[in-house]
Amino acid sequence: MAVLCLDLGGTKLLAALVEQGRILASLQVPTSKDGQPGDWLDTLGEATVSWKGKYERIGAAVTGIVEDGKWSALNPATLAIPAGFELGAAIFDRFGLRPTLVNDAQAAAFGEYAAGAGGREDMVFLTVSTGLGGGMVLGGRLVSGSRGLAGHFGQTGRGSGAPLEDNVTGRWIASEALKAGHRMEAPGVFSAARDGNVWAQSIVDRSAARVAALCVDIQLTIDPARIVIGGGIGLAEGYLAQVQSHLTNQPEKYRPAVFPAALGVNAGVLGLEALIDIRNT
Ligand code: BMX
Repeated sequence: MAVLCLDLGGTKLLAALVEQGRILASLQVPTSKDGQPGDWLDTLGEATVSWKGKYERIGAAVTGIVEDGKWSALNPATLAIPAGFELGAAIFDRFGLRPTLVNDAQAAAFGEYAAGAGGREDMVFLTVSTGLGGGMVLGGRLVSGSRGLAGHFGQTGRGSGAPLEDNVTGRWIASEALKAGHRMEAPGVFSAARDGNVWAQSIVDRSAARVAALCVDIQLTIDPARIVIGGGIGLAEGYLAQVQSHLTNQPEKYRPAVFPAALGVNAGVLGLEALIDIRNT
């Protein structure tokens, strides 16, 4: 029987009915930033009411970190989750099943590894989105670390100031555009860059240069066979090419093999279903 997979991110809320790697049904709504986790779950509960009886397991891939069923943000600017929100209990109340809970980028990493651009090789996945998340699959296993933090590359740099993601992601791109006198979200900046506007090209390029530098650091610390990049910014037209252009001057030894993510928005729910499947067999 299918698994109901929820993906709660800073940009979108997604629900999918997944069975053995196949999506039977799915739906997506934008994350209401001034809402609360209970509201987001209510929205998904109502939207999936006709799926009741079609699944016997449930999981959620979420932005931020989950410990003992409690959900918190690492960076509240990405999504302001009230610290220690009882996510496991809240899902049980609405759906009647105890959920498997995983970080969203870690779940997506496993999805891309198993069925996407990871090619079942040692790989690191990065999502450049509202936040900059990540996950790694080494020797066929998702590495989540002792506290579930492994792969949080967007949080690096905290020791010396702001986390890296604050100078890379969609939020940063929109705030830089505003500084340049243009009130618009990241897609508007990408379109202005494609139309040849130098101010927009410079913003996109600075973000891509930081992601390229991160990829080199990842190559030197983990040495994966592939780095797969996804997310709304990561997959925006021209972005990956810009990242690649910043890698060409690196010695070949350090130069990562960078691939675009293949599963798009479904990476998280597909990875989650595969993880739940493994845990139950
Ligand atoms: C942040 C962090 C990660 C998450 C990543 C991508 C929070 C709320 N989230 O680094 O856990 O994986 O953003 O999240 O601290 P997204 O919402 O942009 O997909």
